[in-house]
Amino acid sequence: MTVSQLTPPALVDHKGLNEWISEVAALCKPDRIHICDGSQSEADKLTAEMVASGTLIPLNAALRPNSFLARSDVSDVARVEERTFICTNQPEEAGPTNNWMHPKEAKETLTKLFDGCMRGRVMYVIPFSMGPLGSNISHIGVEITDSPYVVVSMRMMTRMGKAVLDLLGADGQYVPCLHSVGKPLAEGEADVSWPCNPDTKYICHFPDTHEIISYGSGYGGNALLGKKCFALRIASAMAHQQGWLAEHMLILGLESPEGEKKYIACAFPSACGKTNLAMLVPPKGLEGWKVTTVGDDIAWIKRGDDNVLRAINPEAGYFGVAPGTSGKTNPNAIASLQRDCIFTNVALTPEGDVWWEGLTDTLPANLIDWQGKEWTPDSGRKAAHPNARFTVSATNCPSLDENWDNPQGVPISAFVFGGRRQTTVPLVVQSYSWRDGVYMGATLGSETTAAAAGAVGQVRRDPMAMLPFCGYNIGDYFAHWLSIGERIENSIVDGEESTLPLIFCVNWFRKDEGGDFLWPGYGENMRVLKWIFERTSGAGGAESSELGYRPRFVDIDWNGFDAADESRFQSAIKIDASEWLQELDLQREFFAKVGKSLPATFTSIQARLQERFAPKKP
Ligand code: OXD
Ligand code: MN
Repeated sequence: MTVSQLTPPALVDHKGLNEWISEVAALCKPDRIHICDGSQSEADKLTAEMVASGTLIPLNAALRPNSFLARSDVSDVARVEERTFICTNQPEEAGPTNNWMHPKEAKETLTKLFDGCMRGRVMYVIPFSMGPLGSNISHIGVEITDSPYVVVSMRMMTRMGKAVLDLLGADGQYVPCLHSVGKPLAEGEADVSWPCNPDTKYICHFPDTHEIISYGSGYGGNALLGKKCFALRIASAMAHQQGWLAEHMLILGLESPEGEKKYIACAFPSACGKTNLAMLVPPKGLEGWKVTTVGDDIAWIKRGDDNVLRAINPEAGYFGVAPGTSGKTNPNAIASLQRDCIFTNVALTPEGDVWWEGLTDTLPANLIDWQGKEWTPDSGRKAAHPNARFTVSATNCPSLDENWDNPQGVPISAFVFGGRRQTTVPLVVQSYSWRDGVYMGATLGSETTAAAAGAVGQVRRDPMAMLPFCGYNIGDYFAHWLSIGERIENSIVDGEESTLPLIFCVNWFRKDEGGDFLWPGYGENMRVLKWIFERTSGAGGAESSELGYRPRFVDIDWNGFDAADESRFQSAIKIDASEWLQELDLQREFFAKVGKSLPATFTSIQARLQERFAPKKP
């Protein structure tokens, strides 16, 4: 189809969507338009085209059926936080933790960049639902993109295609998400295997109008716009406006041997093992317990008429970090990856299979690394990029929860916040109240790892693990969390039991003086989850501390634990006043940055903590 033929009378039944498609086509000037129906035949055709163009390398079908490897451009391997903007009329609306741009300036800049940016390419229109189709917790988006890699990835990561268009009908609401790799092709110019714009990238969000525009990157979080851009940045702003929560949280189901089931939602910053926790396999001694996976990254949570907070996973797949994933750290993830996957920036074995650091104890003798170069164990570099990813549908996961696609969502009994802290933060503590718990989440910190830029072990505040994802002023976000609790508490009539989830803080990463982890982590985290489960049932022993309730040695189930060691547990659970006085200083530094939108409640909680750790002399 030529450009002049690009104003079809009606590509879809939705007038507003038709107009938007026509406007975008007139601006971007693609060779043709394709409305995605989400069918298997459509995915197969696009996959075959990407194999022909070199974007996808088929893996050995005997070892990993229907699976592919993509190698991105070296300039396009991660989310680009410094090129991510929240576009609001006033900078205060974006707040101190976001890059701000005025919407007018952003639109002018982007309109110039998008003019003709899809020349020589197909413009794909992807209707998608974030969350189960038709759920009142879900929301619909439409992504326009010139990347077939985005189309097949969105098919795994969201509910996508014709059924969503049908649901949208003639006038349904949707979030427009516009994406281009930013590499138009001149007449006859051959394409590269990973088109992107190495020099110019913009990931722009418009929380007032609920729009997303992304230019120049083909990488996951910058290009699969349903994920971080919609489900967190725009959705958090929608949630603020509409009274719900859009959070960077996994959701898991916990079922006791007696068949009692609870759901908990847990927020952790990157590199803290979210996917591993969401797919945990209970350890020796706790085999009667079951952990099931609703989601591994994002939770949308709304209050039902019964005052219960119900959550859905808006996604339908996993876009997980491959390095470190193994049969030991996450057997359910490994089982999920046996077929029908796309791997990005992992290494290729001579047999045509994939490999990454941590997958096996012994290093393969020869590989092709993530950049397509020969690799041996003494190459002196990593074979897979540290941010190499797998993309796979949720339905591949053996631990998938039976309610993962339930339009009602699942009732949340507890929120858990956790970071990576070598010192200071105890293994687990339960907040005394909703407000104290919100404070715990808001002051969450995590240490930078050797893989990240900056000094190792430096604590970065990452409130509710939302630092790069909160689409509005972080102080207003804290107030919003407080108000969710107040609204529920105030709606509870005398004599009714509170439906507010309990709030916990965990730290799997505390070390002893010799630098060894005090807690084994992985499957053993089930022991802490079991205590959390018991606390939400009003059972489970605990003692009071300066920070909240914490388990004593006898309150944890050690059945099957090799060499349960009380003194190591005491070190893991310890709350040290001098460490906490330093921690409170760091929290105050962060609060000063938040400025005048910081809720006053936080200042009084701070003062109370300060008093507990350094009581004033009478
Ligand atoms: C992710 C992230 O990709 O948090 O989930 O960076
Ligand atoms: Mn994430």
